[in-house]
Amino acid sequence: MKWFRKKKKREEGSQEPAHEAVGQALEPEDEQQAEHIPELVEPAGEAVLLEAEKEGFFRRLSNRLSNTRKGFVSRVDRLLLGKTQIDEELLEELEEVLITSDIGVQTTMALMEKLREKVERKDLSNPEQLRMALQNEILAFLKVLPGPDRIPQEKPYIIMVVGVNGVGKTTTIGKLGNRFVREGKRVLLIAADTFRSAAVEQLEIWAERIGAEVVRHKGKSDPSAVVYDGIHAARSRGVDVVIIDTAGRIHTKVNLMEELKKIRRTVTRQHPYAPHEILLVLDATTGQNAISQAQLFHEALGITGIALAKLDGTAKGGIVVGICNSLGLPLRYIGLGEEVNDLQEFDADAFVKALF
Ligand SMILES: Nc1nc2c(ncn2[C@@H]2O[C@H](COP(=O)(O)OP(=O)(O)OP(=O)(O)O)[C@@H](O)[C@H]2O)c(=O)[nH]1
Ligand SMILES: [Mg+2]
Repeated sequence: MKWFRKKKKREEGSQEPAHEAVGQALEPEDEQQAEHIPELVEPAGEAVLLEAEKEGFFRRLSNRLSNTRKGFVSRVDRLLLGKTQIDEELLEELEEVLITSDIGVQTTMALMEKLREKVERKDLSNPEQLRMALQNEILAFLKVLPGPDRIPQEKPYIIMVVGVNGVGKTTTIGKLGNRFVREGKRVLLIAADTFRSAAVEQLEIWAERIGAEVVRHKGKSDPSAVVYDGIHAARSRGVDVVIIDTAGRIHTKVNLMEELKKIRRTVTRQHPYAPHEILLVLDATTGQNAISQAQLFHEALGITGIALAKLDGTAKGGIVVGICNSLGLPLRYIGLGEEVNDLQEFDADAFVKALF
């Protein structure tokens, strides 16, 4: 998120913010986290603060991945415990552990092929080396996609968030919006999940909590009309980032993908290069199902990035490897809980380190 990393502009002279500072809704744990934000702490050097921020980030990641670790790495460790040599039986058992850890059949096969090659070449002579090689191969799979090119060509930067119902779209929008607000950006959320008034209210609560603006319509209007108004408002107010919340299920005769395509067209008509990001939210607890959802959405809409929610409290974190390996789409964010600071940019090195 380098382009958002720039120093937070001092409030003086900037356009009036919609709300006061972010602070009031933070949980105790979040306050602790807030100490790690460079902009909020005066004297120390930036590098030191970034290290401190990273440490908090890593501890949180490691804690929240504990179930996945139990369900996956601990099983690998138990399998290797007391073994002195690598034989076919051991490799087959390892394969089974990987497949049942939601890494997916296809990705497991690819991983095992790499490991078998190494065993045949006698690069690996004991189970400890096999464990190390597995860790390295997983890291290589996670790093296969290049980092996103996210230099915004224009303002506002528009993110359209999509996904089936209940995966965590609105929550992810709240958390993502919060990251931008804390970086000194003016953020506007558009309530384009118009069928349920509860959905609009949920987004408004998030907006209030993080200090973002929100555009909504009264009643069940056409989602594209709300998007049109929202982007219009964003332009006239000089908003930096717009995030569009969409429905996951359609209760009318319109097909979900058709509605989403219409929203996308509405955005593009106002901004030829937007949406700059079409972010698909997937639910980690659904395991392999998430992969097929991604394929469907990508076919219909052209997804530019993935946010994987609910990675905390599930043993199915292995899905991350499958997502990176089989979709060809960058995994941008991971959701590690329901609170405002529980969204992290996906970092393959940190993820593997936290897992192993
Ligand atoms: N543990 C955990 N819960 C999450 C996470 N993200 C979202 N949730 C929870 O998942 C539930 C559904 O989240 P929403 O954000 O409402 O999902 P949605 O996709 O907007 O749902 P619809 O609007 O109904 O389509 C809520 O109870 C959230 O608190 C996460 O990263 N971890
Ligand atoms: Mg929602």
